[in-house]
Amino acid sequence: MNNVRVLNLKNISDEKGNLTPIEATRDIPFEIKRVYYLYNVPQNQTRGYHAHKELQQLLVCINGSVEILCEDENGEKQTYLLDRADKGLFVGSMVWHEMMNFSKDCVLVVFASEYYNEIDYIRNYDDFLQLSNIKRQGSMYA
Ligand code: T46
Repeated sequence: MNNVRVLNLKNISDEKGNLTPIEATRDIPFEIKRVYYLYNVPQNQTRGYHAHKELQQLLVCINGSVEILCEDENGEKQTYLLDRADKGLFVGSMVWHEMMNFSKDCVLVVFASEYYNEIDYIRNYDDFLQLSNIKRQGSMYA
């Protein structure tokens, strides 16, 4: 799977409970410019359905659970279950992603490498396939 990785984050656990630190460029491969979170997602609601041209993100489900379906620019697909606060999913550029099966109590925190910019979104699946194809052909002759 290109540009998608499960990251096992540190879990500092003692009698006081658990603590998971995330340090930019140390625990994740980018500087963090933005953090946002998804919560109170209605049952059966799906989200995502886009890829990013440049953005890199780390998704961490700090409460409850959610599934993330990813498709890379080679057409490889995989679904990841996020159900632990010490498990992150790195999603880099050119990965089509769809989020589904949000538990009622799900809180999904996202760390992003750039400020919000709608221009960076590829929201049309055919555009994603076309761009992936162009990139693949480009790299074949690079
Ligand atoms: C992603 C997945 C994991 C903002 O104004 N600022 C922001 O930082 C973000 C992330 C969104 N928005 C606006 C844009 C839309 O009008 O919030 C609205 C909902 O965003 P969207 O429909 O893109 O939400 P999701 O859950 O489909 O996707 C979000 C992120 O947008 C996206 O980058 O990778 O979570």
